[in-house]
Amino acid sequence: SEANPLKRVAHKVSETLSGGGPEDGVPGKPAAESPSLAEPTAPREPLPPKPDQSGPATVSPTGQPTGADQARMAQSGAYLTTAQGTRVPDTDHSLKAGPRGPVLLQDHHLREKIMHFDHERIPERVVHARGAGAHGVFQSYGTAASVTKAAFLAEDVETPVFTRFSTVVGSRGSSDTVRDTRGFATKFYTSEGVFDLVGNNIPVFFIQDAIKFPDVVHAAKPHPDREIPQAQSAHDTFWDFVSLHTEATHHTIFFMGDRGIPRSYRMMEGFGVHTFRLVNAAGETTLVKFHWKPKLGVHSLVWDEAQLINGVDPDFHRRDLADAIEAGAYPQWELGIQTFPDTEDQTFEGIDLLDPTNLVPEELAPVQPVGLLTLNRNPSNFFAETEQVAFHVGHLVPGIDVTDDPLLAGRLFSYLDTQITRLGGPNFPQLPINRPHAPVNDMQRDGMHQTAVHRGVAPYRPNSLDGGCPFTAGADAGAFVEVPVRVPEGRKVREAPESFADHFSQPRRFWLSMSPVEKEHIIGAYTFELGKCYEQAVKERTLQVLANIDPELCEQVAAGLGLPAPEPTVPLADVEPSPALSQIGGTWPTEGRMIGIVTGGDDLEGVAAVREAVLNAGMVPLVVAPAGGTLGDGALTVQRTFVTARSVEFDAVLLAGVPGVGSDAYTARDAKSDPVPSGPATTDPRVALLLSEAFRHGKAIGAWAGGDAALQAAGVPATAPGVVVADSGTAALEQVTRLLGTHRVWERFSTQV
Ligand code: HDE
Repeated sequence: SEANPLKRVAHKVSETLSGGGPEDGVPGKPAAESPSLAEPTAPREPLPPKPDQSGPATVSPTGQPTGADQARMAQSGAYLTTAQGTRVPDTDHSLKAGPRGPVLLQDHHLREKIMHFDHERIPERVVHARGAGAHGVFQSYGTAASVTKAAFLAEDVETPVFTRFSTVVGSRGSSDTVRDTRGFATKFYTSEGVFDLVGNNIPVFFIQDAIKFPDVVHAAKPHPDREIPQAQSAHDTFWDFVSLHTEATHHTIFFMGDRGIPRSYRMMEGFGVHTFRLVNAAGETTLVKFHWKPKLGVHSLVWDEAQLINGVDPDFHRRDLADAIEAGAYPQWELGIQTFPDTEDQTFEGIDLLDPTNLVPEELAPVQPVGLLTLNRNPSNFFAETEQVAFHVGHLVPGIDVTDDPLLAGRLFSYLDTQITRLGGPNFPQLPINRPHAPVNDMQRDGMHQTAVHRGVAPYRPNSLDGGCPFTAGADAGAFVEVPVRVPEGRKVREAPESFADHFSQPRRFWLSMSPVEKEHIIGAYTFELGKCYEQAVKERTLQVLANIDPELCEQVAAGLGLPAPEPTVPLADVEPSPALSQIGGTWPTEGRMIGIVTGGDDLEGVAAVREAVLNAGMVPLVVAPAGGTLGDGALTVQRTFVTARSVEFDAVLLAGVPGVGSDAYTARDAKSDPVPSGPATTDPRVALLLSEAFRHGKAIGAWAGGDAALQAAGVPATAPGVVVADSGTAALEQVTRLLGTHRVWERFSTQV
């Protein structure tokens, strides 16, 4: 019987069952001598991280260094292998019966390679499908320590993070600069487990109750018959929905405003939107709203520019983020909180804090900074990190809890559920990007894509076989204990509270807080979007919504549509503007801004000096010339040619002379192949277009060395606001940099309101 291994296993199991456990180290002791079969009561240290909590080891079949940076290579090791580790002699030819014969079914390498390829894609996110992410650190100031016991918000704690920015409506392959809300989701890998702050760049939401989320998304997505339009809200179903659900008015006016087309992810605010509940060590609670404030200020594109970028560079935002990080211009945001007393009615200054279509003006509750986020590392692999990251509003740590916001309740269900489809099962927390950095000791087992090799036999508790572990912790040992808040009494109903019924006073506050030029943009956006609708009833209903915000807004949009402006159907709210909602009027750092330097004359030394000065100012110079290669005997590298450059890439343009067709300061292939006009050099039409676009988009333009002649040719008046004609490149740059501090030359936009 000793030879039968099954019997040995059976014997061992019965020994353990009848005697002490691994705790006393004497397996097989008779039961009488070891009375305690119950769960051991003394907690022990948490188990160390499982082996699967670190990245996969790099396995090299030979163990020989290849001389390359292994971490940056697609494969490691000297030889190509199959997924099973067998070396492969040829991966370029299928196994055939002779070079011209049929491919053989027995080619297992072909079969494995194509099988894997066939399944390389996973379903895209149903919303927020298109995004870009980065790793970073969060440094806490400790200023929140009085209101929350969250360890990562204690003084001077550094926490690794991953942030993903996204558009909402478009598919994975759509463009970055469409008019849309942007997602701003951050995963904090804290010592107490993962905390996710899954926010947007707009502080309010479309709807008040999660049950309407499928409806609003169906309305915003392309029409189901022809799947048109992609990544746009400018179509009938969207405006049909938001005009029928007037709670959407506040969110809609926000993204009809400039925040719908951000200049860069680095220049967006972020908002947790819902009201959360913080708990401190004494068990006291405070209601809060989370805010991210970008160090570079909040800046946007203009609509014409955004549309051009969609064609010229659909990856504009993800490129901008990755380039900035690669260049060491790490984007930063301060995390801030607005705090409100946790009163029974959960309102502040008459604003219902549970209504996610409401914001609390910063003038009434200032945003108090609690820490600094720095994004400092690009992902190594988009799929593994940015695509597979799984955020969830229910990933909470002790000290941060939820409220009864009905929108938040639905999200608490949705974010786990969606990963089952998207990431193929319940083990997505084991994917490297989702793994907590705190030790994990759960009793979850098995399932699709299980990568852990669990030890022990008792994934349940209490148990007496695996030392009784895991023990449960109390609040004093860092457990997440729900705040025992009083649940309001009531009957089961499908109703919203009365206080959710005011849909117009906050949108009106937003409108009244805008500067004239921002108002002009909002009018333009509504006029464009409704102009793309076919249904008269949809346009008319939306005009009624606008009339209830502000008659002037309504009249201007109605005029653009050629329709009569209706009278308001509600009394216009008497609200104070909130200057903090306007993006215009301040000055901000110019670090990381893109400066196009268009070469045109003989002053290559001047160009070199300006390039240097741009770099010294922490901005990015891009030298534009008729053809690629170098200028000035190799002294200056050309980054963009007249073929590849478009104005939309630059925040400001500097012009060194007249970039004329036939100018002989450089070897211009284009110019050579075209007949050289006689007489004075004429401005290259592509440069003229670049200048006129930059002018139209309110960008600062500087010229020297006779560049003003090219401005004239492009129809850019040298005396217009924000157009600088100087004696030297560096003098022009100095003035242009100052103008760039205000982001755009706002005086250039004509305003009627
Ligand atoms: Fe989301 N949302 N959402 N959302 N959301 C998703 O989760 C959902 C809402 C937000 O970069 C999905 O993993 C419901 C508000 C961001 O991976 C899904 C409701 C806010 C991201 C989902 C909302 C957001 C998502 C799709 C109404 C701002 C991208 C894929 C109750 C505060 C995160 C996924 C990333 C993604 C559901 C409303 C932000 C389906 C049901 C409000 C930034 O679970």
